[in-house]
Amino acid sequence: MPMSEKSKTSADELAILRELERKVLWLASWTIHNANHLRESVDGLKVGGHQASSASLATIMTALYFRALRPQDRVAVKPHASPIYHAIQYLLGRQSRKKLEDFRGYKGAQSYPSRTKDTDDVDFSTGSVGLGVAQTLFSSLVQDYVRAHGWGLDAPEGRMIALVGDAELDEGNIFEAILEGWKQDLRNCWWIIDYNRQSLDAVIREGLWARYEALFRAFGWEVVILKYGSLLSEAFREDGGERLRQWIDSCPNQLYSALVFQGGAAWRKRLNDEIGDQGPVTRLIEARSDAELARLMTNLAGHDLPALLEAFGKVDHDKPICFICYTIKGFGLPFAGHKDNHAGLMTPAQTESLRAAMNVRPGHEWDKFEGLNFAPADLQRFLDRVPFASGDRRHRAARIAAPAALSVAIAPTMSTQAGFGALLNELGRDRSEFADRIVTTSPDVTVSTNLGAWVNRRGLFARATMADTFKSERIPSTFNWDFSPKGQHIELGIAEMNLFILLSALGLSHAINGERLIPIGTLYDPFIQRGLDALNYACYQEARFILVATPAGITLAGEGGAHQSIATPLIGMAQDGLAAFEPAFVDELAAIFAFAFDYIQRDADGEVSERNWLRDETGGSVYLRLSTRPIEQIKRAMTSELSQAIVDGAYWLRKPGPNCQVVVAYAGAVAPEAIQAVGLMAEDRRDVGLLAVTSADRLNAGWTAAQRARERGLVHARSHIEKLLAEIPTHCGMVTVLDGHPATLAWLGAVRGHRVRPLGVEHFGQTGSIPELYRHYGIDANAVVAAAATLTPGRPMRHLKALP
Ligand SMILES: Cc1ncc(C[n+]2csc(CCOP(=O)(O)OP(=O)(O)O)c2C)c(N)n1
Ligand SMILES: [Mg+2]
Repeated sequence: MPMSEKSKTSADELAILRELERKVLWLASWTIHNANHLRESVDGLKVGGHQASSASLATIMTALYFRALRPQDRVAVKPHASPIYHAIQYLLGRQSRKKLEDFRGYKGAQSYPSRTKDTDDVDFSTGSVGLGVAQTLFSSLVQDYVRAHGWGLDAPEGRMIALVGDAELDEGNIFEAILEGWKQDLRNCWWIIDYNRQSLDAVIREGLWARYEALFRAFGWEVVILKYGSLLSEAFREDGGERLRQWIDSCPNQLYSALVFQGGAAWRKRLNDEIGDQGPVTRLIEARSDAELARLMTNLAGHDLPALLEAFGKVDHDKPICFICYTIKGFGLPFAGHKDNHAGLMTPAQTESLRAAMNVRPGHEWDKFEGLNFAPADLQRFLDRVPFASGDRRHRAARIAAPAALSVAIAPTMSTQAGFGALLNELGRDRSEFADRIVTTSPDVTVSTNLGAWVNRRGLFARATMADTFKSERIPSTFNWDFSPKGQHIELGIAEMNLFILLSALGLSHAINGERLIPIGTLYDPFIQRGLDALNYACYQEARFILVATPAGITLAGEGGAHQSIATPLIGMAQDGLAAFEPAFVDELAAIFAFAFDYIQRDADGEVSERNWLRDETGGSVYLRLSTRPIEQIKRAMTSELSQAIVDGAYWLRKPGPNCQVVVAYAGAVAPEAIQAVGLMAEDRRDVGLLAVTSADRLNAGWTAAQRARERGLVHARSHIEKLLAEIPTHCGMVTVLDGHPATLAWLGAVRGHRVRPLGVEHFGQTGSIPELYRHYGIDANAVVAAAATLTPGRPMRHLKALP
């Protein structure tokens, strides 16, 4: 094609893109206006529409989605740009008008882009600022991991792109990610900062861009600053232009924002006051009308399509890039630049004037091509050829068969953490495809969470090989720390946020890369709380992984204070998308792992199982709360009934007789105390039962689901716990005990109306031995007996000692 023809095509394209940019801004504004209008008429409630925050990104997203992006690229969109995202998808034919009309309403387009709740191909769920940004970085590392292992090489490499609010960079997890990205040799990652110099409350500090620039460069990123658009750049070349540039370069953010809001006359007055008597620049100002002056002075690169297209188009390397794009919050809308505009909504009159400016006739607000200066057929032809929208971007990957039973040598006395190490060690030996797809990761607690043996077998992952110097120097060490592209363990720095975001990225590999991974992450249980929001978002976007948290609770003994987790069993119960287990014995652990390996790969629609009333077919992630406390193991054969009961959440370790007076229900590391207490009570209470709870979470979820099913008329619905407790007489008392918050098991009494005394830990721990601490917090055998004595009248308990 001759050059002139090619550039002509580009000019046409640019003209169309300019029209689409206007249309995107209109549709997003109308979506928000419409949603708020509905809300007001329904319940008088005004909801924040984030019109200003959306408008800020309208040009950048137009340039990306209609031109620069390719189908293999993945994007985390700043939460408040959701209306722009949905408008773009609507134009591309991937979002329905109904969903836009129901924006923020029941089953409508989501307020913040959601992978799971939206239907228009959102790549990453955002909303809690900072998390989506970091997720792109880790997704890029996962892409490298997958390709380094020889998978998915026939597909092109994608770029992982985040659209970042400037105030979003206040979130510390972003910096933790940048540091980790540097260590892991990050590639193919673009962060585009919407530098509108406004947050929710305020105008941001002067000169922040310079700190960002220095910071990103320090970690090996290329930094591209897109400050002035083509109008301003041309004006700077005029006589007096240099003076204008000096003025605007030194204009404080607050003043700039205020002038943007005030408009042309205010610009003229201010410029005349400050530089109006300086020769050529006066003529430059005077040559423009108020409207032209306002257009000129707000012509920042983040709203200049040619500047953006050029910048995105000329990237020809895979180094991470940070684009700092100057923008105006609310650009093109009446409250542009106003510091209070974050949740600002246009008044009906303002919407009317925007409608007029956009040439949209009443009743034609949703028409895709209404008011545009191109024939609809031309526009449609353009949209049909948008590279990003060609083809299915969400992949599927087949399930990988997990070994039916996991072999692990169980020592007579063993902790669940040791069992975990032994189990992975066995898997490390296994030359199956399944074992090859396992990827482990840990935030600097690989060795202390017992992953060492696995890592010795499978090695650490890095794109470049790096030998363990201790090994080459022949210095004896238990651990082999060799890095290679084939390694299966990703060693992270200590930041737990990074662990969860990496798990989220690994756990979406089947959908993003079309290659399934089996991710297992380890950390100390108390530090779940450090990364909780990232864990929440990982679950929200249906990432699939196994989280092994060890050690846990006051059983940590010597580690006092807040190192001993209290709330995590409740987190395990309450976290949607995460099945929580707390086994006591290693054979239970093996049964749970066998289940988990399959469960994390399920994705069928939520059929309920009539056995336990859980929606097991939808699958989910798994959390195991483990312990370092060695416990005498039970010698028994693992039957299919027993392993099923373990997975369903509980089984009778000692089945109560028909005249049962007391049931002790325990979870986790306190098993020996519960067993001992039952022995101590046996002489004084009849038919004492001992219930081993392996998953309070699944037991509870099955119970509530069965109740709901009965309320809907399925009268035969019975959950696992209801069946287990069916034969227990109602006068029987129940003592529950665990090393965690007592509320975890306290609900068991409500299942069939048994009185309950829940034992557990409610206060920050202190150092001491396990027996000392169990006595102190009242979760030892004596405390169980004392609780049972009070709960169930009868003979005094002979073995009961006075409580401390
Ligand atoms: C973790 C978290 N904290 C607080 C909020 C509430 N919030 C939403 S947007 C916002 C300010 C965002 O400013 P910026 O990133 O600059 O985006 P802009 O609105 O300027 O486009 C805040 C505080 C949130 N969504 N997530
Ligand atoms: Mg901002």
